[in-house]
Amino acid sequence: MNKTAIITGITGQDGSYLADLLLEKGYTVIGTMRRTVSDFEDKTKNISHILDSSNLILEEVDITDSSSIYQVVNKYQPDEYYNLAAQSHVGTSFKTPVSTTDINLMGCLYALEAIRLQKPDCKFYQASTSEMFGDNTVCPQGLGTHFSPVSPYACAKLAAHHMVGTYRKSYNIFASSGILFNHESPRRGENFVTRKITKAAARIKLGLQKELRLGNLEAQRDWGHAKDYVKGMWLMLQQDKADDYVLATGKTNSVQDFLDYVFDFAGLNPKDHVVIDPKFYRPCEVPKLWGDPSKANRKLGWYPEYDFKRLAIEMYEEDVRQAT
Ligand code: NAP
Ligand code: G4F
Repeated sequence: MNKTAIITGITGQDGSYLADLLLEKGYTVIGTMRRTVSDFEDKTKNISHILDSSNLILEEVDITDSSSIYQVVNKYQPDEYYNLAAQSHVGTSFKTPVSTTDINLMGCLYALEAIRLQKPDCKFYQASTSEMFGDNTVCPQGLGTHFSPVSPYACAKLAAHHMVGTYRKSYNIFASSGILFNHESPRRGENFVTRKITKAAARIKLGLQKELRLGNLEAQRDWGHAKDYVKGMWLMLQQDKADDYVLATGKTNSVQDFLDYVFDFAGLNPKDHVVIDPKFYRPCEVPKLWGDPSKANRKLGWYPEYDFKRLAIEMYEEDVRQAT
């Protein structure tokens, strides 16, 4: 029998790739998005290729509005619920700490309550994050590593992460948390550093831009491809028991490494174009993220197909195509 899954944040990077995967698997996908002033075409650009699918239903939900979550759970009685919607930009969370916490913590809690009260056998996935390790530079970071969040974003995500564990233990709800390290793609938002770099390199190469303004180039991240990571999310909900997992490539690179690799591939010299702008520094930085995905390898059979270089090239080439 076909399964029904709710994906919150379907218009974002991960939501769109997960929708592709679940539709391929024959699911009915209930994709939720919130109304904003940006027009529908712009808002749905990541899912424009599946909008005609008869198995995709879009619903208007703001995850800070508990009533809108209860209505959609009650209406569709889903088998699976993927909570991907979030204010996902760490830098922005310092400017909007209250709304970030409202979305990233309460959105998770409302969903858990909706499931507990209306569909207790629904399997729940929470988008947790390596940002929860914060300034703990013990490496590689895995399930036993101490959390040390250093942004409103990470604090809210950590509280949500603990809420998931609490609902699992208290009510026996199938609620799993994926602690995902950074994952990128051509669908990545343009204000995240990888996409900012690949888009700028493409535009500089085509003579459409001269300068790229960046912040801290020393930070290190474990970067993978979102397409690989959504497979891991799905696998987590196909297990017999709910649990927490880390998804990562197990390798780390600095922002400077990413910049150098993309510019070199494009035949450009970063020194001719990059300006360091303090505007992009954060009040507190996460210096080094490097994940240990061994439990996901062992228990889920999950291994990423993309490495850092293949990811960077795919993003750059797509940005060249879009700018041409
Ligand atoms: P993304 O591209 O920023 O997508 C987030 C989505 O959430 C957008 O569609 C956004 O829609 C929606 N949203 C925001 N606030 C909402 C609200 N109040 N109600 C309903 N929808 C709302 O993020 P992503 O990279 O796909 O990440 C997916 C999830 O994984 C997020 O929870 C993120 O925090 C987490 N995560 C991401 C990474 C990563 O490296 N990508 C790593 C670890 C964890 P609007 O257009 O309306 O804002
Ligand atoms: O691309 P970023 O904004 O990603 P960040 O902060 O690591 O967060 C992303 O990954 C998390 C998982 O670890 C997710 F939970 C979160 O939702 C998001 O997807 O920044 C990466 C690094 C940072 O150290 C930042 O300070 O790049 C540095 N950076 C340097 N210049 C910049 C810039 N970041 C941005 N966004 N813009 C810059 O100009």
